[in-house]
Amino acid sequence: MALRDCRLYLLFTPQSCAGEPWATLQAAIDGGVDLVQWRAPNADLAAFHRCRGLCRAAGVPLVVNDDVMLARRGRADGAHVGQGDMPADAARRLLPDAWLGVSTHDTAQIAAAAAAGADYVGFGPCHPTATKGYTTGKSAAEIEAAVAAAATHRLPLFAIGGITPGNLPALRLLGVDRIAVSSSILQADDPGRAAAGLRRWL
Ligand code: TZP
Ligand code: MG
Repeated sequence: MALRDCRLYLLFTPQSCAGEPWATLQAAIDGGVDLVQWRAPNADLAAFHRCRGLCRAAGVPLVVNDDVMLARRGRADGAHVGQGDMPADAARRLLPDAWLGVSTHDTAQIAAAAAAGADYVGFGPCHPTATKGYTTGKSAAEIEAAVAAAATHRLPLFAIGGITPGNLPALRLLGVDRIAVSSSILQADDPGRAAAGLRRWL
């Protein structure tokens, strides 16, 4: 799967799942998740390998959050760094051939991510979310500006933060065509249905 074709990005934290984590991940992929982020700071290597195996069997790429060395040693498809993590240009040098994603919160950070050689950006939080403790989201103008900045740099942008099937249509109208989600899939009663419910808008 090419990165440009990925639309529904799941941030997978086993401890955040309402149900059994591996069944949740499989159901999410079956429902239409086409990119997975391993986001499990205290998990053991065996759990990472299980995640990688499940994703590979499904043909879905896997990106490691924060831990650039795990991404490299574990032969993941890429790594994702936030503004407080390893600087994007350093991560780029460590991962010359893998995808590099960068979390961004404004258009200046999108430009900087592009200059550092990022392959995609996350942008948000578009809506408040308990997952990361954000109490405010972004305005429509901020989201439109971010979409335009990412397009200028030819960077795929994944909107993130509190995204649900209820607020996704409004984001689509602002130009968002890719999203990254955690709770609206991992905490759903039926994660496969939740993924499919998001996917139908993308
Ligand atoms: N970065 C900005 S918001 C967020 C991250 C990692 C959390 C996204 O999770 P959810 O549950 O989809 O709001
Ligand atoms: Mg981080």
